[in-house]
Amino acid sequence: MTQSDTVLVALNDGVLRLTLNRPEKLNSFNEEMHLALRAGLQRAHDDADVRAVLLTGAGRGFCAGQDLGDRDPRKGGPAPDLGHTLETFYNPTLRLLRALEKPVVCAVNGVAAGAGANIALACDIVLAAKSAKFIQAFAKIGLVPDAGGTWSLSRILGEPRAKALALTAEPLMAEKAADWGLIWKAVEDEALLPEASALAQSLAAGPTLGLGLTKRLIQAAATNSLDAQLDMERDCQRQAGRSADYAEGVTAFLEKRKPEFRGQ
Ligand code: T3D
Repeated sequence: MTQSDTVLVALNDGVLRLTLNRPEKLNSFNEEMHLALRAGLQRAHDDADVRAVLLTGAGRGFCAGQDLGDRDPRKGGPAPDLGHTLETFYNPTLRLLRALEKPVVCAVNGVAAGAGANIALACDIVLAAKSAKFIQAFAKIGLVPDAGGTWSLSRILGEPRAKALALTAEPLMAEKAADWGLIWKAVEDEALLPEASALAQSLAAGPTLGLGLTKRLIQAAATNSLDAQLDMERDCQRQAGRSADYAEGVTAFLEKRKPEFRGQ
């Protein structure tokens, strides 16, 4: 795994906490941070001891998207190939987040701008501090929303709100984002990390296989027909029904005690 201070990594009780850590740049992405985040997500995928992920940011911001200092046109030379940087750095992270069959909780501790906002939206459950805001900052610098933003915004919010946010780059405060259903909830600033950690902890103590299959099903639903989705539910339920966690869940219910899931 890539070792880098740009993403702090800590595993506790099944929760892999990944903290974006370039606070003086509002945790904007340079190449090192890209690779470190990707390595963290890959570990979450590979390591059976990881049963949930908590993604957050250090300092007063969550993530301000691309580090624009690395794109300074005044330094001269040809225009950068941003298609290449998306394919090389952003898109693999987005694909990993969606494909990871373990719950990913995002604690948006402050401003989430550009690709930073859209990486948050790609997580499974998003909590935000009430002071946090989401900004589709791209229009301010002549770019289009990336990191899956056009996909997630239009799916979650529909065209009218997606277009307005993307075309105006107006900040959307956390409470309004929650009212609109863009995120799970907005909480008092000081409650954010305790609440997000407790949620990640309870997910990490859950039936990991079943939770992963649930994520797969809900993500597939957007493009499946009802028939295809019913078939997929049948197949996933078959798999879940053979898991040790299912046997434990039913046994615990019948014995009137709390289940002890092992993620198997
Ligand atoms: O390039 C590619 O590979 C294509 C992919 C693109 C993906 C993208 O994300 S494009 C969008 C890039 N992001 C932005 O355009 C956002 C730029 N930042 C801002 O608009 C503002 O900083 C915020 C609205 C996010 C926050 O404003 P505010 O007033 O709270 O903070 P600030 O004073 O602007 O920023 C604090 C510091 O962070 C400041 O540094 P300083 O002056 O104290 O030394 C600022 O320069 C730095 N910072 C903030 N965002 C970035 C950044 N430095 C580099 N890159 C940034 N994106």
